Amino acid sequence: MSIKKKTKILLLSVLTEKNAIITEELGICSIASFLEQDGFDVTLVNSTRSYLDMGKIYEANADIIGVPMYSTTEKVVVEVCTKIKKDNPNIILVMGGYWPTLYGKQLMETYDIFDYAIMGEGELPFRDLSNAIEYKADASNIKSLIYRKGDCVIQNERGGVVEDLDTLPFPRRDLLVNNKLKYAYISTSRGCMANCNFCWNRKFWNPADKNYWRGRSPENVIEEIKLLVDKYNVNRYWFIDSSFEDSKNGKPDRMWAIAQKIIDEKLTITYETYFRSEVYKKFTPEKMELMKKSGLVGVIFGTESGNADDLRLYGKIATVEDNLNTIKYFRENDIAIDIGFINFNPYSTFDNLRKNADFLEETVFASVLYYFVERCQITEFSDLYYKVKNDGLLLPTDKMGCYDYKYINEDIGHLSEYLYYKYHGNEDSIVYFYAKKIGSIIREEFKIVSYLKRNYGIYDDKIMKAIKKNEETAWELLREINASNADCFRQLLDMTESKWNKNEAEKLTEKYWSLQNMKGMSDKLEKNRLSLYLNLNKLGLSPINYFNLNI
Ligand code: B12
Ligand code: SF4
Repeated sequence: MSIKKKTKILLLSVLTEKNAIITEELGICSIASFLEQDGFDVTLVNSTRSYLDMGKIYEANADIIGVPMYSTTEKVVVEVCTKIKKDNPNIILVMGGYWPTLYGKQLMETYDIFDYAIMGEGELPFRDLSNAIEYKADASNIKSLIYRKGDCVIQNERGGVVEDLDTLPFPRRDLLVNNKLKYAYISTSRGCMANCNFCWNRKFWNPADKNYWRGRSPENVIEEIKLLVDKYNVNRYWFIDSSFEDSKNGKPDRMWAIAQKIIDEKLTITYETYFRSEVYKKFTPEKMELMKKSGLVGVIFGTESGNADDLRLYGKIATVEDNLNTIKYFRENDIAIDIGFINFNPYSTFDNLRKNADFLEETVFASVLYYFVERCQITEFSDLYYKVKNDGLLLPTDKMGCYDYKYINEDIGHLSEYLYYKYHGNEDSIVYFYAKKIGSIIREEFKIVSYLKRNYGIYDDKIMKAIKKNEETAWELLREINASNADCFRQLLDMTESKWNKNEAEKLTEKYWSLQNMKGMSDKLEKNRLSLYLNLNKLGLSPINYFNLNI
């Protein structure tokens, strides 16, 4: 630990109510530990806007406040920071994270309450800035910094990143400890080895290097998990890496080693993670056993599409066949699967949208309305952004971010916008609320089912029978709504292809995607979910057992 410094720092995360999942933000937790190691006194506050305790912020008596900002949190962050600056004009406000990395200069020009913005990885530039403030030194040479000079905003060039992630101290866990959370995020790598055209991840960490991926050693990851298990009794994890299987040489050896060490250290944990769809090709039956034994219960795949043209457009490595195979393979192995899916994009055709519907129906993801509604959000400066721009499809806007574009086929554009704004864009859509509840069976419930089978079912026939019965009923119900949702979407496509008619679209969606239908199905699934817990309880397996294990 270096010498104690006078400058006090507060790292503050403000979530919108819509994102009111109380989770840690590893980014600022990591910066907090890093600054602390350098001798700074650091306070962390995470909150949603309405629960934010301004008293806590002022109590910290901070000289510098650092805030992460996302596209969705710009408004609330600005609102809170405006109040802070008004009450304490001397506090130095620094924004960082995804949104300021993309638009830091514009944000500084728009909101004069901010003194600095930091682009990309935060540890090194935030430390250098804090030291410049501590020692009243010139900050203008700090790489990745955006600062003010008179009336101008100056954007420095991007700087380097922490090459060896093992050298970073483990992130602070204030929220985990204070809220007694039993669910922790772990970041085992930064960057991504793929180059999806709509994504900006690789440029985020270092715009100069296409595949700037760095991974922590398995030993270092296990040390952190052990600490969390031993000290805070946390058994449930989310490895939030872009793709857990990544490595510099393309082989998932690091991932196998992490799994092996979890087993060797007898860490009885479960975890979920992100994979790319082609990953199944790297699995063997032995490796699948290894991953299951180490606690893998859930995976989100960046599937994105069910047709070859769109997969090519998005620059995905996986083919449609890979997407189908991977879902089948992991489900056969009792690992709960969720997918990322982009149904519409500016180049969508009727043929490809029908293929998407077939894909969703085949994989039973058509049971979840939001997969049909989802449309491509194009990050500015991504490869797809330049293509859409060059093709003259971008609509002029003074908003930051890039969501507004024309569709090659105007009628498809009407359908896409209609669905998006009726459901996704409308925060109050109660139909969408129930659609999400149906989605949570696929997203959450099957993870519990898979865990229960592996940990209790295999030792007790009656328990296994009860779990399987519940699972079969859930799939049966999902298949029912799966077929009807796919049917609705195909009819919407047929109608749009003959002539777009909003009234017809309204009639169809009100018939199939009515509140009554969605709520009815959601209630049936909920009843089934609860009946499993009751039945298991009758068999002597109380929810306390498995919920204590934090599934
Ligand atoms: C876990 C996660 C969540 C969690 C926790 C939030 C969080 N940010 O930790 C939850 C579920 C709450 C969440 C929600 C959302 N998320 Co999210 N999430 C992630 C995920 C998978 C991991 C984040 C992480 O921990 N990374 C590891 C840490 C070490 O990196 P980091 O967070 O980027 O932090 C570093 C830098 O960004 C920077 N930094 C971050 N904050 C600050 C602050 C200051 C002052 C400074 C100087 C630097 C700095 O320094 C950090 C350390 O180097 C990322 C994808 C990814 N793999 O990174 C998406 C990601 C961050 N999420 C994203 C989005 C869009 C969202 C949502 C807006 C989704 C939605 N539509 O509702 C919400 C909004 C979040 C909010 N704050 O309200 C996008 C952000 C893109 C954007 N344009 O803003 C990402 C990149 C995914 C993607 N590729 O689209 N998310
Ligand atoms: S795999 Fe995910 S993080 Fe990596 S480039 Fe593709 S979308 Fe981005």
